Amino acid sequence: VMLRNDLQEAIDHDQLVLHYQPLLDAAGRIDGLEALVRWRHPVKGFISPADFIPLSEETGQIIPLSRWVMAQACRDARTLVDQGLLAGRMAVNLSPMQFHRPSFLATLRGVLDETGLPPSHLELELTEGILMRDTEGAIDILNALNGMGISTAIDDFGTGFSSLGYLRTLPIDKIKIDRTFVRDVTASDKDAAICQGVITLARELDLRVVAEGIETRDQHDYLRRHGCEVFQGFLFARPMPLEALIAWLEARP
Ligand code: G
Ligand code: G
Ligand code: MN
Ligand code: NA
Repeated sequence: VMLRNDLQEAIDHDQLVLHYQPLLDAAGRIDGLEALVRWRHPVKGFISPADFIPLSEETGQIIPLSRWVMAQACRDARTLVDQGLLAGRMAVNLSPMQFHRPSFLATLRGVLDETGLPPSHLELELTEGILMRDTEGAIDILNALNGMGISTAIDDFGTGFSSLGYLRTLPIDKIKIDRTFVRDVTASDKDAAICQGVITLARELDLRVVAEGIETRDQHDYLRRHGCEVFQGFLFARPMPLEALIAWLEARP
C-alpha cells in the first residue's frame, strides 16, 4: 500500500524520469536510442523499473505510467529529430497489460499526434511473454503497427522459453539478444553458440539483430565478427538523461 501510494505520487508529481541509451551500428554510427524509465524517489533515490514495473502491473498503475513514458519518449525524440541528432528510432519498452489493452493503438496514435513524432522514428520493444499471452491478438496489433510505420523488436530474446515458431508468423523487425548470453560470449562455448545461432536465425528470417549489454571490446569484436549488426551497452554509453544525451550526441564527430 505504501509503495502503491508512493507510485501514484511519482506519476502525479514528476518523479519519473527517462534515461536514454544509444544503440550503435557496426561502423559506430548511432542506430537508435532506448528509453528506460527511472523513479527519482525523494527519500530512496533512484529506483529501477525492475522494482516498480511489476508492482504497477498488479495495481493497474502501469497504464498511466506507460502513457507518460510513451509521451515523454516521443516528445524527447521529436526534439532530437528536430535538432538533427536522431535519424533512427526511439525504442520504448512495452508492458503486457499496456500492449493487450483494447485502447492501446488509439492511445499510441494520440501520443504521436500530440507530440508530432513521425512513426518512422518510433520502435516498440516487446518480450516473448507479451506475444505468447494472446498470439492471435498480438498479430493483429503488430500488423496495425506495421501499417502505421512503427517497427517492433523482441527484447530479452532467448529468455522466454517460447517456441521459435512464432518468428514465422509474427511480423516483427528486430531481435535483441539478451545480455545474459552476451556476458560470457568470449568465455563460454555454449553462450557463443547461442549468440551465433540467434544471429544466423535473424539473418535467415530477414530480421535485424542487436546485442545488448556490451561491456567489453572483446564482446563487441566477437559479435561484430560473427555478423551482429547493432550494439548496445555500457562500453559505448550508459543510459543518460536527455541533457547529457544531447551533449554526448553533439560531441560525436
Ligand atoms: O534500465 P533497467 O536495466 O533498470 O531496466 C530494468 C527493466 O525494466 C528492463 O527489463 C527494462 O526493459 C524495463 N523497463 C525499463 N523502462 C521501461 C518502461 O518504460 N516500460 C516497461 N514496461 N519496462 C521498462
Ligand atoms: O530488458 P531490457 O533489455 O529493456 O533492459 C535494459 C536494461 O539493461 C537497462 O535498464 C540498462 O540499464 C541495462 N543495460 C544496458 N546496457 C548494459 C550493460 O552494458 N550492462 C548491464 N549490466 N546492463 C546494461
Ligand atoms: Mn529493452
Ligand atoms: Na533485454
